[in-house]
Amino acid sequence: MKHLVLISSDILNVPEDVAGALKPLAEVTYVKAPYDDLLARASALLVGGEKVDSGFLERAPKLGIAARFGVGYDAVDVEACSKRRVYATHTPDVLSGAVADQTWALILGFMRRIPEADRNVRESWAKKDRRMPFGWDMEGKTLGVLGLGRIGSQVVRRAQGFDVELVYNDVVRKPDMEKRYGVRYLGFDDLMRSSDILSLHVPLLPSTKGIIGEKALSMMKPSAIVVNTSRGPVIEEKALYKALTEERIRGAALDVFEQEPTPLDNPLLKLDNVVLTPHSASATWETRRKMAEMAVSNIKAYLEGRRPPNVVPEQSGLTF
Ligand code: 8YV
Repeated sequence: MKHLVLISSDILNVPEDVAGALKPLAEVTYVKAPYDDLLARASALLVGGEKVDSGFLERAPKLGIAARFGVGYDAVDVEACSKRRVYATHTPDVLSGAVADQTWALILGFMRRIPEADRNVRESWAKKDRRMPFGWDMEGKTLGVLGLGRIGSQVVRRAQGFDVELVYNDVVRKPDMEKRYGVRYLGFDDLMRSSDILSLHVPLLPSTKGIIGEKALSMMKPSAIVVNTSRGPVIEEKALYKALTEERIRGAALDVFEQEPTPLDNPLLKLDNVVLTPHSASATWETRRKMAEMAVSNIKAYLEGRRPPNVVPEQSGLTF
């Protein structure tokens, strides 16, 4: 019987011509949750935002690969996958540039108050209610990067044209990056104390969950902003809201949230000193296509009996 490949349709943009590469090997179906009846027959799944945990895997006895459409795989229980001899793959590198671009869009969007300026032109400039929203220069500011990996390093690469001081913290030091981009290593607390702009580029792990909470926020400058294009739960939203409303920090620019989609009654949505985007940092036509191609190539390799090229690091020694 032909393999069945499921493509979760909460993934925005897996073009049919890209998925078509699987057609000679399998029946390919776009699915919307709940899709348990099909899951029971599926050999491969192109995973969007859904949680792939042991309960999910139990409902998928034939599954051999869970191919994440994205670099982050915190929603995939890799240990449970390995136990069931299911490959977990992801799409590293191809989205780093797009995410770094959006990080800069958020930084500049906040610093130059683009959302408010846009609203002013549409709603009140012509009525002489100009209320010109003044912003802040980048020149002389310190950009602090938490996590100097694939995406963090692209952010500091893009910073070379701005007159900013670059500092970072990571679990491992990156002497090559320090040399290449003039970025200085600091301990975590010092990174909090020195950053005018703190940009987060860590994966969501038990050690990073809530790392930007009350304590970290209390160390930051009153003029600082925090930018998050990594994972929502890295920031404790309640503590962030408190710091913002008490003016202990200047602002935030967020692409990711503790809960997604973030509810309309999230109090952060009411604040003017917050710029928001809907987890869209990788959402460009070019990048989403590259992500789709990479995820599809992982599934194709599996169906052809090869080891998928982008297996997550925790499965690096394993072949199923
Ligand atoms: C995607 C992401 O928006 O790469 C990731 O880990 O979070 C984003 O690029 C997401 O994976 C789409 O499902």
